[in-house]
Amino acid sequence: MPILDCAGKSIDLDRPQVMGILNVTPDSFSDGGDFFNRDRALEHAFKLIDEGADILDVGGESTRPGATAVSEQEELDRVVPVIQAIAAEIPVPISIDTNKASVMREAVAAGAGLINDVMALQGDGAMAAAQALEVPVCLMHMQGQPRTMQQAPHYEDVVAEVVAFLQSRVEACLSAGIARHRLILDPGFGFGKTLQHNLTLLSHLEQVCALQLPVLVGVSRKSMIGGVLDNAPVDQRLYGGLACAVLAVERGAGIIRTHDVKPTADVIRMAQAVVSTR
Ligand code: 7PM
Repeated sequence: MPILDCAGKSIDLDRPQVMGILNVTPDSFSDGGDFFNRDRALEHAFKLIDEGADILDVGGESTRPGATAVSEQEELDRVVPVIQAIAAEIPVPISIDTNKASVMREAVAAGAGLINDVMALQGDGAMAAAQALEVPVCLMHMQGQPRTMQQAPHYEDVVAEVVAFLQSRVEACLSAGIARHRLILDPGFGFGKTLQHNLTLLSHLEQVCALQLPVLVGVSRKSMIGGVLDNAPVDQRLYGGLACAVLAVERGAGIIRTHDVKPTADVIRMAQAVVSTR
């Protein structure tokens, strides 16, 4: 699975790719007044690309654990102007982190080239939207819903259940007319999982990779790192996240989603140099 076509831009899956998180909170690109600042958005995008990002993930925060749902209009207002501002100016694909069909359509129309859906296209109209848009889709596993999923996560066998879910979503996508070569899989670290579940999933990530589709891993700054490192706060989770990124690449992950692009790009290049020598 070498080159993934993302609406004209490409992802080279022959080496692990870095997906940089472009922060799109309501005021991240405003200039203090309520004006959307195109230059600030571009500046941030180019910084991430200079640091080594191969993909930029843009999300309106509708799917964050514990978050209350963001309205469709709110999500569109946050995400579409940013994509419009940067898409034609940057060489790398933009992924749209959403579970809403309307946001998928507007984002791709604005220049996004990949759909990142934590609900794995189970939302209203999402499957049909993704099929019609003909861009790659990342299918993520989640147990429960964002607002409540961390209350009492439970599995008999977390690895087997995550793999079975992803397999069933792949089948659903194929039945709906989405080409297999457009699919990416993600075990969904932190989404309805205890610390032990997350560690077990990462240690057995090769079982997800065995589905023979590119695997995306997002552990950057997550609570599983704090859980291991004496409750380290979010700003003290970099090295823990880098350890996870290396372990993920060794087990076959193809894309690492991160806030910390430069250090992540370095460690996965180093890890890949060793892995590819085997
Ligand atoms: C609070 C907790 C805020 C967690 C934000 C998050 C993933 C994702 C997110 C992932 C894919 C974050 C997460 N995580 N999409 N979106 N995989 N595909 O760290 O693991 O940004 S939200």
